[in-house]
Amino acid sequence: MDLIPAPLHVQTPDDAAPFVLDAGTRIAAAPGTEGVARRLRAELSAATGFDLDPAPAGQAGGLLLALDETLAAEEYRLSADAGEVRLTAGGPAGLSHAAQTLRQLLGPAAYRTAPLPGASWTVPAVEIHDAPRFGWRGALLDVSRHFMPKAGVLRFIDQLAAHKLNVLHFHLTDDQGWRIEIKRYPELTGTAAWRERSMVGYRAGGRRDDQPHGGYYTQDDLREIVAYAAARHITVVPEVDLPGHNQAAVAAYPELGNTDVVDTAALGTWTDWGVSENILNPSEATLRFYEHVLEEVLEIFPSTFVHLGGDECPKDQWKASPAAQARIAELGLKDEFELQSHVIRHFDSWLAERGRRLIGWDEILEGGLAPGAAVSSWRGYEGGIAAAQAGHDVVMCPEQHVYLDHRQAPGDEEPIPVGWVRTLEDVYRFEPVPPQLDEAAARHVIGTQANIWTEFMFDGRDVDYKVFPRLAAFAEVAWSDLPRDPAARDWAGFEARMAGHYPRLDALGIEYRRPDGPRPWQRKPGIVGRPIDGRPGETC
Ligand code: TNX
Repeated sequence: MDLIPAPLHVQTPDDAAPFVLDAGTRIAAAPGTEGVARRLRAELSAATGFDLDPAPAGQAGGLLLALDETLAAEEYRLSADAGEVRLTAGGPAGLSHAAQTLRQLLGPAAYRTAPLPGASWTVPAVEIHDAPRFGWRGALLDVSRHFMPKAGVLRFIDQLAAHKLNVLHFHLTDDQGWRIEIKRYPELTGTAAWRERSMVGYRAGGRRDDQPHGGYYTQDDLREIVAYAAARHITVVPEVDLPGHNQAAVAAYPELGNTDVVDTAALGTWTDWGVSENILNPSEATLRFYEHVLEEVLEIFPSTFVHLGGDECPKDQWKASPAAQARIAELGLKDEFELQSHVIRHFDSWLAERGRRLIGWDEILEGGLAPGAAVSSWRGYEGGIAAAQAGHDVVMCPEQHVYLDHRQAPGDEEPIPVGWVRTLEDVYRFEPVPPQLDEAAARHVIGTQANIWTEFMFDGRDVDYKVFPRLAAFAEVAWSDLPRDPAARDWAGFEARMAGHYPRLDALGIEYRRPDGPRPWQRKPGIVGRPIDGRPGETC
């Protein structure tokens, strides 16, 4: 059956006849399951061409959807025999996962949006009991470095749902572009949503284009994205990065920058990759500006967690700025790290007062971790370990393991080879919970996330190539009950199931990396990357 991610338990009775789905099949949706039934009907009727109408009350057989309060919200059972396919779950999210499993059982063509001639549809007789290992199974999508138009984001959400992932960490702002409409500050999309040109490949290559790049989502676009994701039981966690990674915003509103040390009025949205020195100034006015921004963010995004970045904030301008130094003195702080911490803590309480929780990159640990904050551990496991031991929730996403911008094979053929070699097998052997954590601390690892930074992906086709097939392996790490010891994982078994999964990705129209390497048009000959040699974890 080649299910990915692998379910907890699967039983296949010997010689039992399969369920046949045909033009007469009806869907019976018990109370509470209507939303999932509507979506299942939409997807399967598009793929099969059958109406799959609601079953008249009391009619037996067909597809049955029901809730079972003895199961957890994301836990489900799927049982199929010749007479019926029954999906039950603790809540709609679990039922939605069951529906995805059903799609996999129906075969790759179930992922198409119109029927192929002569298709037939069967579900093998089976009993499945399934539940996820982690509650946060995420993917970060960076739409700042290269904008992804709305249609691509909706498609990406479908891809997450097909792999039972449930968090889209939406990286909306950075030095190179601001992508979220803020009504109060129109220059954020007027000026900061585009740049004049871009670096092509890594800095050392010295290559640039002359192509303006930009785009942004209106608030209605974002509401649509949030609702589309919610219908698939995916939470969109917005990221508005501060106080670093802010050159685009500073270019749009020069008063946000450190005006006593740089002529911020002369800045544009950044056209380089890397970490800009142009960070926010730490004044009260800047805090107010970002409160106003966040007020609009909270209206659009209902998620409990709001990501405020906090990463890679070079302190040079604060060191040189008399205004920042005066602020440090006024607040009785020790240094620039405490100043950054002050900014983060400010927004931590601000969010908490509004019933939300701050999550930030592990740098927010520097200078004191804000109480109640959660951490995305990206510079290895260390930040996550420290945070979990101190009782903070952690999402493990170490760059050495699950940065999907990093190359997936050695050799010159990989397009814009960046970072460590992280093959499909490496991702499959990634373990989110480090063995150093005792049981209590390990419980603070609420999940894991693969991060898709797009400096070196120009468009959705490049994203497809870098993300797949590795996201399938990542989904199994995040969902399935794999051996905690990476060496004990059944890689050969996973690879064999992938043979059944590639046709699904094909049917979805995903331009993944094939096991034998990039196709000619997937290569980027001559564009310089930054391969890191050696094993992950070694300093580079
Ligand atoms: C580090 S992860 C970053 C990103 C880059 C990425 C490239 C993190 C918090 N910061 O800004 O895009 O590396 O791999």
